[in-house]
Amino acid sequence: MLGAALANTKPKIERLKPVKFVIAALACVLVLSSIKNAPAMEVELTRSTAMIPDGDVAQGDKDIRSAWLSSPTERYAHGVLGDGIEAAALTAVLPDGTRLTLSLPEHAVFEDRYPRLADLDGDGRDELVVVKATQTQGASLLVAGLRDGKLTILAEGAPIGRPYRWLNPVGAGDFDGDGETELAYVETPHIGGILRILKWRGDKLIEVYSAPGFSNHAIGTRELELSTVMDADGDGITDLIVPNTLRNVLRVVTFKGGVFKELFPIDLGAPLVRLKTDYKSFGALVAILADGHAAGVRFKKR
Ligand SMILES: [Ca+2]
Ligand SMILES: [Ca+2]
Ligand SMILES: [Ca+2]
Repeated sequence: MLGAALANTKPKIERLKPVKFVIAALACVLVLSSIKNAPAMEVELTRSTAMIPDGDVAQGDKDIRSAWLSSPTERYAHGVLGDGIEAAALTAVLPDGTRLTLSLPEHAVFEDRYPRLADLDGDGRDELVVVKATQTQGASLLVAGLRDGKLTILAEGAPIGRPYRWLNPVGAGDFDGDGETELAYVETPHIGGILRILKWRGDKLIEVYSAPGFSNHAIGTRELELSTVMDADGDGITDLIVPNTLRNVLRVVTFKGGVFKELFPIDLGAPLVRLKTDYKSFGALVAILADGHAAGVRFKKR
């Protein structure tokens, strides 16, 4: 049957009319000339050295071009981020291609998946914000940056004080409205999380405000971005959007004037498993939920 059908089918040849032929010929000439005049392309491939599994690369446009967590190690067996492998070092690449590494001592690791780049003090140089943990004191927030051509620790917050206690950053912003950028994280997001706000003072990150009842991580998962910072109510002060301890409600809070205030809760109806935080691009926060649904969150003035 198939052979008979083929035998009865004459191949159809479409002949180009003169005008179409001229257009087709011109197109060929244009394509050929564009290939001839195309600049010679060079592809440069640089391989990263020993990034941790599930790591990610932070990219910047100031004094640090990219940075990631390196030197995988199993020397801190906690495993809250999905495996028992953490980073012994932080690697940064400068705009000229210079590669610098900051290694931690044997009792410490970076218990994180990637560093975050931000110019915290407004000096035009980026800092790297990352979670450190030690065998005796647990996690602390650490700020690193370039000084005298070296990647170095610039400031550290107080550690939680016990091993196998972790914290997850929320973000950086002027949360109280005093013109200075603060850092925010949730301490122990798996066991009654506390939202803590820190200011950079010398070589320390000093806690200035805190509030209980938050969680921005599910234990054993690799997803770190369950919270974000943005001006949700449009008053010019950066707010914090962080889930409650069950992660089924997004709490929108402010520390305007140094006073904690809950602006409004957003009941998601199911636990949050991922938050797409690029509000400018999407026109909404997009919450991916444990029940298989997604929810868009928009902030509108009444
Ligand atoms: Ca800076
Ligand atoms: Ca501030
Ligand atoms: Ca605000």
